[in-house]
Amino acid sequence: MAQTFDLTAYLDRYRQEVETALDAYLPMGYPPKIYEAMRYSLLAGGKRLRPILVLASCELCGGVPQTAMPTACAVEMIHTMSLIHDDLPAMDNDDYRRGKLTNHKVYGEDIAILAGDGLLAYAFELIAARTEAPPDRVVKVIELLARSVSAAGLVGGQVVDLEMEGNPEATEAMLDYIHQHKTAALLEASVLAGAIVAGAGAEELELLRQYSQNIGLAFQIIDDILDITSTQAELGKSVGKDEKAQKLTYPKLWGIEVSQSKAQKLAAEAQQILQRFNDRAIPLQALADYIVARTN
Ligand code: GRG
Repeated sequence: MAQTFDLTAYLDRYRQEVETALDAYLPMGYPPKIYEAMRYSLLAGGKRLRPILVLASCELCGGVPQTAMPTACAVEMIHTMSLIHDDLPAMDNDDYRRGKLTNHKVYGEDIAILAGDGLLAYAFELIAARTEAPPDRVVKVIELLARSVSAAGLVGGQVVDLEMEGNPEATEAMLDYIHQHKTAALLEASVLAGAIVAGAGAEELELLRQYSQNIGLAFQIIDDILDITSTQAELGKSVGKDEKAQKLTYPKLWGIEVSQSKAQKLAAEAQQILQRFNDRAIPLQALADYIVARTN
């Protein structure tokens, strides 16, 4: 099976399903301005990596992926709201995201803040209202996701990131903290949430946690590299931002080549961790390679 697995087809199929579900779960409503702003960023493309991780992990643990679709879409809503808020003038102050003008550039800061808030709240409503799984699993997923975006997760990571801008005293430990919380926490929550919807046991969850921590860090290392080596046309957002904001990054610490090989090593370890699942692990193992090889 390893040779016959077609990751591109797998990603295309799940991406298409996620796009359709996102559009259906968040139709226009009243007041139209806020629904338009929420849909503008949510349906603006993006790799859809987090929802695909939810679905792949649910599948790995023997669940029906469709059961995890509300969770998959909720994770994408949370991710999108974090991008909207991250782009605001008070944060990273960016004009482009996913190849389009940022939310606040189109709708104004007031509506962009509210669009993020609306997406965050609706994400949890969606999981609670639409997940056809035993209630104890649904509660666990909500708890896990809420924690991943809280001050113990994304919010905390963003605060330390803001504090570290232009700070010559920044250390590797601070950098690790930021990325574990800002980036890896939601990737980990995505993988674990899919497994929980499928009814995974403690041992499976622990292996998936280790896998996620590796791919989370690998994802961020590649993100830092792409900020240096890629173009706005390829990434759909401004490049060279870390240098401009005088941020400590992995390539700054280790150089681009060492950073690249560390990311590859992390992905290889992630694949190794899942070996116990045999062929069922192939999609998540292929996704680890994709995270390191990605060009956007
Ligand atoms: C979550 C309540 C709450 C508030 C948000 C602004 C903020 C607090 C956190 C910032 C989080 C952030 C923007 C992290 C960066 C993560 C990252 C590497 C994003 C890029 O992800 P991709 O490459 O993007 O998957 P696409 O567009 O492909 O989805």
